[in-house]
Amino acid sequence: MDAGGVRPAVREIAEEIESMETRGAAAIAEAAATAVAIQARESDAESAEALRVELRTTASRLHDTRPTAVSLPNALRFVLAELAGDDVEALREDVIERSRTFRERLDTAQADLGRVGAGRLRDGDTVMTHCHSTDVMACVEAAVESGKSLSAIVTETRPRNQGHITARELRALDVPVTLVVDGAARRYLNDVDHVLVGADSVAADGSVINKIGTSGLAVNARDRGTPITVAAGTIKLDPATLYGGAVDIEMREESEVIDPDTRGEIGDIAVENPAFDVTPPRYLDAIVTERGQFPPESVVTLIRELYGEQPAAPWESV
Ligand code: RI2
Repeated sequence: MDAGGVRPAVREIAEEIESMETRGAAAIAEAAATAVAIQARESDAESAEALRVELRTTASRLHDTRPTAVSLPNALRFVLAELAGDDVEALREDVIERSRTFRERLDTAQADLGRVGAGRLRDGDTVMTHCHSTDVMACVEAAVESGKSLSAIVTETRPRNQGHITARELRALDVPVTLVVDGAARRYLNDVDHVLVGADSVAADGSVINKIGTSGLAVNARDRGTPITVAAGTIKLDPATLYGGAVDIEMREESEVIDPDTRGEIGDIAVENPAFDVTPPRYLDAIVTERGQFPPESVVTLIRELYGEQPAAPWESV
């Protein structure tokens, strides 16, 4: 066990998020909520205060794994919203119950969002996707289930090739797929009716933070007059941006871009590997959530409604 009493199963979940074995903003949030419940269930803490300290240490470990997807801090905020009281058993049960509620809502939200997003797609559309997003897949799945026939052009998504996951899941829905390298996206926009991407965070001004390459794709889609929709459940809304917070863009290992031997052969070069970029709202047509679709600039009203107060930080020690 860790010094802070963090259970091995929790450490394993944190490592899986870090290594991207568990990836995608919704899956990360679900895993974090599960981890906190495991900690509450397995904890040996004998007082509510000791359990509170452990839960904050657990939250801190999870929070440090990946910095950009706001679904992770939002999950921790929900599950650890109320850590009050002197009864250790009541506190334990409360955290477990809130984790369960969070995960159930996540599932329902994605299904609701899918139906909204499906409404934006027409029978016969060719859709372009970037990376792999379960929110995007929910929209495609709902459209296919409602009888619409779709085909897809899927970017491979360097450097980790999440496009392959999207391609596999689209084929399981019987959607014809063409896989292209990221650099070919503009060329293939001629054949595309709709660009559909996910989000890791949505800022109060309507900017969307998503997989690196999204902003260039959005500028190209706007240039070609191709509609671009962002599928993002409300756990992707970043309340800190209401109060001047900026979204931290994750920089990942250089070895994901180039292997060390090849790099050594080339000589002295700098390598940068940002995992995400920021697309300004003017390049986006709509953000689809489980609460309906929003013009990107209007999303601030939804953030205020859902997360109006100064956001809590249950991963910080008090
Ligand atoms: P869902 C992914 O990031 C992609 O950027 C994707 O658009 C986003 O998470 C949202 O995924 P990464 O974890 O929540 O692959 O829609 O770096 O599944």
